[in-house]
Amino acid sequence: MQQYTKAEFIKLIEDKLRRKRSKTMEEATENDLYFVIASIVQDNVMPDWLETQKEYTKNRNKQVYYLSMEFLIGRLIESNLLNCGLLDVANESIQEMGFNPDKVYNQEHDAALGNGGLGRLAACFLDSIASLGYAGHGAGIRYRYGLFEQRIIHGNQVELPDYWLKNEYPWETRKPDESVEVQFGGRVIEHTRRDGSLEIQYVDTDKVTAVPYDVPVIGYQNEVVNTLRLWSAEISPYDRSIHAGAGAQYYHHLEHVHSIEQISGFLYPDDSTYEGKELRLKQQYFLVSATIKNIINKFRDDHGLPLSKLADYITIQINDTHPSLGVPELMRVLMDEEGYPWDDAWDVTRHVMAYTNHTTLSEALEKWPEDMIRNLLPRIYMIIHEINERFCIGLYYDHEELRPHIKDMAIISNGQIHMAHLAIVGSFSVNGVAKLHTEILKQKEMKNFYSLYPEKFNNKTNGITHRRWLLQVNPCLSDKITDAIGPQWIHEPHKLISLLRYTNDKPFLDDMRQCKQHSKELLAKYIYETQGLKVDTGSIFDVQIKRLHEYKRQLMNIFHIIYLYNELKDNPNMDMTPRTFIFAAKAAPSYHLAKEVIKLIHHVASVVNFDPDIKGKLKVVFLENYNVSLAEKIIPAAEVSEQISTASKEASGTGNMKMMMNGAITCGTLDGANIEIRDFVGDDNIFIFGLTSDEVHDYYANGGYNAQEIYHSDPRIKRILDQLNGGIFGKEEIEFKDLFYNIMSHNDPYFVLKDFVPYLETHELIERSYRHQRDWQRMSATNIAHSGKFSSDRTIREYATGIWKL
Ligand code: DL6
Repeated sequence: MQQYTKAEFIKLIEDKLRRKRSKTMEEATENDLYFVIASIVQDNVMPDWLETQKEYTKNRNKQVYYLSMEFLIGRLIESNLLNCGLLDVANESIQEMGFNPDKVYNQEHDAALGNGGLGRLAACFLDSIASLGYAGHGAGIRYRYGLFEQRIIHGNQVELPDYWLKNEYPWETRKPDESVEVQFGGRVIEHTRRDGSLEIQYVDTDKVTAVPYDVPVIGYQNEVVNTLRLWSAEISPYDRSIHAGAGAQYYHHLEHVHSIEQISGFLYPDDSTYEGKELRLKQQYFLVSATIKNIINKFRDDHGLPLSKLADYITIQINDTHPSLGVPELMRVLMDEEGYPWDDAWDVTRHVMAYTNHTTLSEALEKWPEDMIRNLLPRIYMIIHEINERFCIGLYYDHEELRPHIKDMAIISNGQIHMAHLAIVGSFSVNGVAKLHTEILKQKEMKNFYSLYPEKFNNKTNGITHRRWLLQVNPCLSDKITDAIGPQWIHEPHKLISLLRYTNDKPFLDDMRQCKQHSKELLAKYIYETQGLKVDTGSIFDVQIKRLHEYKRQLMNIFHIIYLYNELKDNPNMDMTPRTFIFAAKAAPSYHLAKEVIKLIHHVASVVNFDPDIKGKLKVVFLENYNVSLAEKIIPAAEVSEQISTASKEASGTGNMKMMMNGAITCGTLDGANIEIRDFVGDDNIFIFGLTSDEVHDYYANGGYNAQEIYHSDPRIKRILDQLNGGIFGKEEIEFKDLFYNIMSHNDPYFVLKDFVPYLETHELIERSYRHQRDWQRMSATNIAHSGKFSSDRTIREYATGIWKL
């Protein structure tokens, strides 16, 4: 990729400004600069982008398609500059021109095409695939509205539409000539040909044109540029001409256009429950049908081989069950469009598709009403039905031991289509995202499937791209690491382990401390600028940033803050290191209890932050509109990383990895990847508490535990709950009865009270440990040293060798 001096880069900016914006340097705004710099990068990557695709075709590389309803890519400007090797020169040029680089980069609207962990993981994976030089691409939907923008009004979450495309998005290229057609509805007509084979015709279908928009995925300084292809739904030219008309017909036509464009209208802001089900189903089918057509067209052009060879050249990794209609869709194309008999089509399909499971929460395990699929996708329904028949018959005759379980394993049962079952049966690989999660899949949630197909199940513990989450977001720490151990860690993040030699090195620990202090000051400034709240940068920055969900237990965190508040009220002179508790989280718009927790956090903040008795020892901050860019500001400043989900519920977590990589110490339960973090850093460098996954399962199996008993026996807990229910934090019009009754009457389904005392004792330990700053920094350095194992480069290598066979 071409490199430039500062003078050359400024000249390029000047030229572009003139050509693209008709402006001189003097007239340029931050937005102009952002736009022209992005377009310089885009020009710069174009030759490598074309060359990479040519190379893949020429070398007949096996290619992987990562199919996902979500790609939480955030802003691309800085990471693209970084990966092109242009970040430094861009920063210097921007400064020379009298602008602040951060403000220029902030002009890019965060692309929030995802809800949380699953979508952000997909973005990290794309970065690693390209940076490691693998032939792999993303396929998703170009939602016109991303995840909602969160505003907080009087402590309540309010959702606003996120129209991220209101300005031109400089990273995308529309490719109308690669559009494909997707069909919905209609009827299926079967003809038997003379030779006895079946001919399938679809009639009266609604046709939608899927238009691809390509975004480059730039590898880290390796000249590899892969593609993230985002599909947009548009009316087909055919429909446009036959349905256009005058009067009422014109209005019907507009309605029709609208209903089609809705398919890529907005991302469902929910990763645990599903609303607007039919539209969501349309989106899923739209994604898989467009992508599979595209893959097949390209396979033909590139290889000229029969589709029976598809699995030798292509793997489709489906990100959770959302794209699992890919299984029947590939069958449909192979049989109906290419004339393959069932067995051959099935053989190809089962060797192309691989499935990643990201959750065991029952409400997030997708099921579709049989009728809905039958009406919307009649041919797909027939194929799923046949897959199910053959699967169940096979179980009955070939696996006597599983006969009693057929009804639990069936793909169709009780009027529902079980997408996870379809994904498992139709894939050659099923992976979980952390060791514990995979064990839970094998031993509990998918036990019968595991006994049927042990060879399919495998674990791929998640990872994060260290390029964005350390190199880009924390340049101070990155430089100090490079000064200490050299720059090799950037290409080989496992080399961070050499930092273990520095855990007793005073100059290094001092440097690390200075960087943390600097990041805390930047964050404090942001908090002040956005909220007018001053926080003490000498206090412990304790951070919980993630989607708001009961199982993630932000409620337990806020209970602990109330507990500290009560202690300080009782004893204002209590010796305590000041604490700043920082939250950021979006709640699904229809998730009432989650929104109540947001309200409670705000209410507690409004009491605690301004109570003079507290003498500034406690501050509670809720940062609005959590997104990738906000995470980038918070994570370098975090000192304590709250990973406190009910054991067994968090499949992996990735925030835990990002914060550890930036030197925060985890306060966590034995859940998800926390367990692997603990295994690497050792018990002395992490704060673990609470029930284990087995204990949680045992309680569930025996009807839970008795929350009321804890309430009545522990005055500290009773006081907190009473404060919510009519007391200081829940008076008059502000009340939290639903949170109170969820614990008291629904028996605390996420074990908040059960884990509360161990949690607060752990926090006492954290507070004591923080007083010994040398030891704290040693712990911090140990965490950074081990964080290389959680780079998504490691994860992607495991996928590439273990599943994709690239
Ligand atoms: O694997 C990525 C991420 C995990 O780190 C989180 O632990 C898990 O909760 C999340 N899962 C989902 C589930 N969505 N659905 N379906 O977002 O995946």
